[in-house]
Amino acid sequence: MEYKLRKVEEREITSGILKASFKMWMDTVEADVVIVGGGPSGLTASKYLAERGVKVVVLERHLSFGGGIWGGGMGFPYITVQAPAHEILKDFNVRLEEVEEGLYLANSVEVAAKLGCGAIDAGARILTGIVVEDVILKENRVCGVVINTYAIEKAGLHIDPLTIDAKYVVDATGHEASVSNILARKNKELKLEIPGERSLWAEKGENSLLRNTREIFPGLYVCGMAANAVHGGYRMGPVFGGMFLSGRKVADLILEDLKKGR
Ligand code: 48H
Repeated sequence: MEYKLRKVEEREITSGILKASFKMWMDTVEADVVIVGGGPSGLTASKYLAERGVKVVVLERHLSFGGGIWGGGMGFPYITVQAPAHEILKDFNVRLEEVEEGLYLANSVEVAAKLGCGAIDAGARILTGIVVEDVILKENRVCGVVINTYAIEKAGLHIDPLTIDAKYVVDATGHEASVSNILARKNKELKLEIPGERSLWAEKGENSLLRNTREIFPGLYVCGMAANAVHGGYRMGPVFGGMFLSGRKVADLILEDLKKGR
C-alpha cells in the first residue's frame, strides 16, 4: 500500500454524495415493507424479509440503529436471550455464552452492531435520522408513512413532510408504540384503544409479546415492545429473546400475506 491519497476536489465530494442520495431516495418512494424503528425487533424482521427478496426500508429516528440494545442492563453491556431465540442471533453471527441450560448471554454492543450488519447484508435499507410523524391512511388501510428528518423535528421547524408508500408498515418503535399511538390519536373513529405497557414481569411480558405480535389494523403490524405497549402487556427488563422472536414472527406473517397477494 502506497501512503499517498488521490487529489480530491470539493465539488467531487458534494456531487458524489448528492447523486447517490437522490438515486437512493428515488428508489425509496415506495417499498413492500416500511419498518419504523431500528431496534432489535425491527432489525430482525428486516433481515428475514430482505433475504426473501422483499423490498424493506427501516426508518430510525436516531443517527444510530440498535434502539435499546446498546446499553444492555443498566449500562452493563450484556443481554440475556432464551432458547430458541438464540438461534436467531446465530444467524447474525453473534457469539453466545450459555449460562444456564437454554439461557444465553451476548455482548450488547456486538449484538447491536451485528444486527445492523446482518440486516444491511441481507438487502434491507436502513435510513437513520428519519422520523415517522404520521401514516398514510386510505380506505381504512395504512398504505405508507409520513416522514421528516429528526433535525427538523427537533428544531421545531414548520416544514412539510414527505412520504413513502408501503404495502405493509411495521410499528417497531419500542415502548412508545409511536405509529400505533399516532393512528389512534388522529383517527378517533377507528376506536383503537392503546393502553400502554404494564410494569415488569419478565416471564409474562415475554410470552404475551409473541401473542401480541400481529396486524392490529389493515396494513399495520406491531412487533417488539410496541406489541406489548399496544396490548397492555408487561415489560420484561433486559431479556431479549422475545424481541428477536417477535421480529422473526412479524417477518413470517408478512411473507405469508405477500404470498397470498393481500
Ligand atoms: C422513527 C422511531 C420512532 C419514529 C421510535 O426501543 P427499541 O429497542 O424497540 P424494540 O421493541 O425492538 O426493543 C425493545 C427493547 O430495546 C427494550 O426496550 C426492552 C427489552 N425493554 C424492556 C424494559 O423493561 O424496559 O427500538 C425502537 C426504535 C428506537 O431506536 C427509536 O429511536 C425508534 O424506534 N423510533 N424511529 N420514527 N416515530 N419512534
